[in-house]
Amino acid sequence: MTMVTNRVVNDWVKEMAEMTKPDDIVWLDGSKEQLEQIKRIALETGEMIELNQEKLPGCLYYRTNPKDVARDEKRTVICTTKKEDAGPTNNWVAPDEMYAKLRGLFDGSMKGRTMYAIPFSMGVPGTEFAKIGIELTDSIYVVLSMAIMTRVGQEVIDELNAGADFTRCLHSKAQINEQEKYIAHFPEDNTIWSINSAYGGNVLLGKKCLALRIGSYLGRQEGWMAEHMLILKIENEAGEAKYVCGAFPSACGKTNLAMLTPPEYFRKKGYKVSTVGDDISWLRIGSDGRLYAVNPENGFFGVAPGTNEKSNPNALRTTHKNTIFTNVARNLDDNTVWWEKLDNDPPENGEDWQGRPWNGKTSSEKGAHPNSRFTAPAENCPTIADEFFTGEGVPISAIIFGGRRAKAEPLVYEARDWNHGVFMGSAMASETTAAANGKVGVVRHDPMAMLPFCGYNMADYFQHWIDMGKKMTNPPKIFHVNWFRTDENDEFLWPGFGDNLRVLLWMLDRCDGKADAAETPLGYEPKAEDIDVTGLDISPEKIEKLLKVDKEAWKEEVKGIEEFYSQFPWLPKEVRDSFDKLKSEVEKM
Ligand code: OXD
Ligand code: MN
Repeated sequence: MTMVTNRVVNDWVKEMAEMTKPDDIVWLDGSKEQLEQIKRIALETGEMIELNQEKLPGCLYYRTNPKDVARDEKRTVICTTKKEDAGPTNNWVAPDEMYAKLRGLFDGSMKGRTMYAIPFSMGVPGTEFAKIGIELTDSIYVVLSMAIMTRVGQEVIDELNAGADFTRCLHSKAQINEQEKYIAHFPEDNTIWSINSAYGGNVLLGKKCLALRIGSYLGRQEGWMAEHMLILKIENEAGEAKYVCGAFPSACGKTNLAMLTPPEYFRKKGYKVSTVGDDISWLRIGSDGRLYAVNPENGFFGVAPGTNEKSNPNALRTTHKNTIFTNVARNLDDNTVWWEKLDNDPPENGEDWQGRPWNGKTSSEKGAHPNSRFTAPAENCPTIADEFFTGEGVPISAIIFGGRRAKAEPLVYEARDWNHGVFMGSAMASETTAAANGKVGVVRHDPMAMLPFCGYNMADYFQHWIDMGKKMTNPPKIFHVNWFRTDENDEFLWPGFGDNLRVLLWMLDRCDGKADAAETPLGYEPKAEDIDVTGLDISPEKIEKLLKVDKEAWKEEVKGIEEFYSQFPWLPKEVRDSFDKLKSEVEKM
């Protein structure tokens, strides 16, 4: 491995090591041999467990502390000099104060441990979109996970040696003391410090921390966008490809949508769906005035429970080799893994996510934590698109916003134009899930699914969306979807999963000017007959229910949006105007 010769890098690593005091420092070169050696150490210490190597080659098992199982939004802070730059939706601490506090906590936190230095790239190194970082960590779980989730090694060192700037990422699991847990971002210094956690979303610093929080901050400065969006490629029967991005809050089926299997009727006709990304998009405007997206990650950090042959066979296949499973249940008979809704055959002789003996056939307790995860290489995915590997942007035809909403939100509607679409994103709300600590199932506003991930003032973020729209001559159309609407018996009205393609195809037809639509106070909706339900047993009445805009429910929505907006001292005029229009249209209904 070539040594790191960049003085700035070496000085920074030295300074961090002087503070954290590890026994030694190991630089990652990205080679299989080195990763294998490091993995052996984790197996010897019992930090990780090797799973059945015949059934699950290269797969490992890991458990976090039971109090450290999700992203911790209360402990996540944005440290900007001015409080208003972090905005009302972020926790803010002044940088000096936070650095002082964290220096105390990091002091000697790696004593008796090895510090691993991970040079990584978000995006394919050398492409226009890519950004590089270095994560220093005392956790082998982080090392092995970063080697899956990002592009690690020599190419990045070469770029650093050529003088490239980088995000300074420091992580120590310290004592996993939840009272002293912090995930701190210093956007003005391109720096992230995370301590006292070992849960992926808090410690794989390339993901939420760099690719979204720091990324969104850099994007605003440099004229691009970092979004919490999947990227899907859809090919029609003539083989023409179109690409869509979709923003959904955590654990609302983004990975399932990203790996969608078309219903048989469409498969037979020749439709094909491939995966470019499942969680994060970086978007730039191309010279043709269109918006282009890449997935900056190299793997999937997906929610395991609920993943099965029916909901997401592609994700299941993706996890059959070289995958790390975290906080799922274990089958001790054959040393494999299990989670709720994987199949109807839970292990009798099992261990739950906390390592306690667990009989899945008789126990009323869950075997896997609801936010248990798989960390799997994207290259394993049977539907991975070729474009994923090139790291060149794909042109986006449509942006989809969505959430988990039992009532109010119709199956689908289309924004009247870009600015109206920005309003729709800003007004998004969803029921909370297990992906973050806190109560599950309460409706909360989550603009563009970025509430926990926007690295600066959300009003400025809306303005950035408006400004980006002004620079595009051919912007994507914007849609809102809800796969989760229920009837009076709380049964889902829409089958979801692969059948969501039917809704996507209406959108693409709209992009081509081929499909009709009806005006509603929310935007353009399909007529019931415009959604192709061939081969699906669903009545036209159900579709009507799915599309219904209910006046009383929307009066409540309007109130909720107004209340959410009230925390912002100002909002872009375009966003306000769209809100005022919605309010008056709902009144007129
Ligand atoms: C995730 C999340 O892990 O959004 O992707 O929490
Ligand atoms: Mn996510």
